[in-house]
Amino acid sequence: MENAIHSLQQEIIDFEINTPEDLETFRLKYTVRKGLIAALFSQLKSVDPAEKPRIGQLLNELKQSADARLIEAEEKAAATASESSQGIDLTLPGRRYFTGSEHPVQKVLGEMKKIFSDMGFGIATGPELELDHYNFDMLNFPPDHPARDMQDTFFITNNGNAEPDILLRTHTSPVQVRVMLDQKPPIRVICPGKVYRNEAISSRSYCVFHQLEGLYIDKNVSFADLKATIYSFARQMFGTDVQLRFRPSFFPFTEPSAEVDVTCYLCGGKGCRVCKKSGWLEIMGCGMVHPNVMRNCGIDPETWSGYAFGMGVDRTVLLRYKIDDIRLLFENDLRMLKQFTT
Ligand code: 2NL
Repeated sequence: MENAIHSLQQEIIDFEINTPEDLETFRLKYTVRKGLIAALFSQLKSVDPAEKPRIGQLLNELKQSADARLIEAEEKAAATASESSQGIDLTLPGRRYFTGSEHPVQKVLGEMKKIFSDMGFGIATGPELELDHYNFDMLNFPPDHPARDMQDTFFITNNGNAEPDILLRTHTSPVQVRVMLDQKPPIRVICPGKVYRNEAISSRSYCVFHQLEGLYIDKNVSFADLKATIYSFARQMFGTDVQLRFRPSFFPFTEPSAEVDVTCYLCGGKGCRVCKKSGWLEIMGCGMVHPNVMRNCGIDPETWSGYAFGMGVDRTVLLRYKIDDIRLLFENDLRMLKQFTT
């Protein structure tokens, strides 16, 4: 009996508890009611009565040491479990956040908006789905103007004059029409946004692009005011040493009208592939708001006068960032967008 107790004592000391499975094996083998220690206790009644107190004492010590090992192992297991479930390893490098980046078109538009808002222009926006009436009629387009053709404009409805027609705006001018209908002069706004044209798609033209138009209406606004504003804008946008050239042109909504060129800011005006050896880049169209447009919008052209201008944004983006295909601006390909993270 005494030998059995000693060998079981040694077994319990040597038993390695490393995993939750070891722990369970230990518990079932030694400490439960049908375990080996309990079995020895049941043999106590057949022990010589003189030896009973001593053997009983040995058995109690055996039981206590087994229970102590069990509790110690359980506590250790609980501690490692909570450590690994939190999964905190303070030596790991921090996680990098995936932040987006500003689209190059929005970067350039942002610069343009800043320049004009510094000059006192407010910013107006409007719907991309627009009434035919605001996109064309109000802007003095004659009924047979080619821009009204299905070939050039995305019509959403075509009721043949029975009901008002809806289209994808072909310029941001209808936003200015809405501003004129809503507000009394003086008016000084720019209208940035997407516009749509049904054109053959290529590396140089796409069915959607960005425009920024401006409108200033007040008393005694002159073409000289227009020129001064455009000069100031062009120098801030393209460099202090650019020169400008105003060429006579025609738009239904302005009279007189002009197109504006800057000296090519890539070759400094010497002539290169981009400016097609001319030394000049066209940047915008402009003119004095046509009296018919003013009247259509409830503004008396005898009291008020105004200028307006409109420019494409995307071409400047392509030149600025040396992008050779306009379609890249609209595909949202991350390989392209990631190059604009700051
Ligand atoms: C261009 C030419 C232009 C305007 C836009 C405008 C708007 C109203 C009245 C009069 Cl409401 N004019 N806008 C005027 C002249 C030129 O844009 O080449 N854009 C890319």
